[in-house]
Amino acid sequence: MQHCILVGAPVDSGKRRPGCLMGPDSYRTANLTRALRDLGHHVTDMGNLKPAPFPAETDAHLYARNETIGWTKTLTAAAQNAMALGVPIFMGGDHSLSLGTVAGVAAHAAAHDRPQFVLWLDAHSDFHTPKTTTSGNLHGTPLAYVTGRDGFDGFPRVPAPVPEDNICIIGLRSVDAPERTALQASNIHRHDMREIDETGIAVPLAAFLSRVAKANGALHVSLDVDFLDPSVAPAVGTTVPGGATAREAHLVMEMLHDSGLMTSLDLVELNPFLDERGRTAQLMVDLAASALGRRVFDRPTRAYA
Ligand code: B3U
Ligand code: MN
Ligand code: MN
Repeated sequence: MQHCILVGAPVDSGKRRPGCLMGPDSYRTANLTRALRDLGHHVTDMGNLKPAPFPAETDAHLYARNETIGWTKTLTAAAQNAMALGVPIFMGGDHSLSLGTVAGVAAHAAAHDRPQFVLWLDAHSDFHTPKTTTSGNLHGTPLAYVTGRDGFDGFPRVPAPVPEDNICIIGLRSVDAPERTALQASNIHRHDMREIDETGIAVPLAAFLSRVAKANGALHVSLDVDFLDPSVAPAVGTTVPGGATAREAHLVMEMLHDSGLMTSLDLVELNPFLDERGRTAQLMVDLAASALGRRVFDRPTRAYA
């Protein structure tokens, strides 16, 4: 039994097309709380947060940047507080919310002398800085921020940057040129869809989980809707064909549960305005349930260390 802390983060400032602000209520409507309670967990819904006050700007780009800074401040603090209570599940909101959630959980881990690890399930690498992005969309920047890259003028200093070697991205199929250059120069572990096709998704995931277990690490999982194939998850602004199947995604979540290693989870980029009869929200809720122990039959718990 775990204490799941649902944190509503209706962040919509990380890209132009609006709608992710409805994400938290969509997860509530798809009954995330009941799915987790049915598994025997204690669930507390903290409601929806707000960004810390930020200066208004008439220029839309500067406004969105300032709002994202406000969200980063709020969510860094909220993530640290929620980690002290149980397993936070951040209901987004676009992926710019992870500037704050990952910074916060990593600060909590550092305070408890544990290394922070991050599993990034995404079609994109989100490794731009505000200086390299051509779209200007800050949802493409969280991994650069939390690893402590330069270029985030005006953003709070990251209290405990996550070492590149502790990050694993799975699902890649859309990486911009400056991101590719920076990724190749980094120690981030990265697995594109071709590799998943060749080896199956369990192979790179099991290797990563072994490293987390050996280091006694805390593990944050950031699940972007566009990790999934658009045929099963249409409710996202940046669909990229060739994504994970529903079964591949469930296997990832089931392995995470069996490992006992996941300490926090982001559900990001759901845009309910683009959904079809709630099926993407429902799939994301079902995936969260798999990560928290829903299964058809019991399996012996797999030790990764
Ligand atoms: N790399 C592109 C596209 C993108 C990143 N993250 C999402 N889309 N969701 C960019 O705009 O940075
Ligand atoms: Mn993303
Ligand atoms: Mn993405």
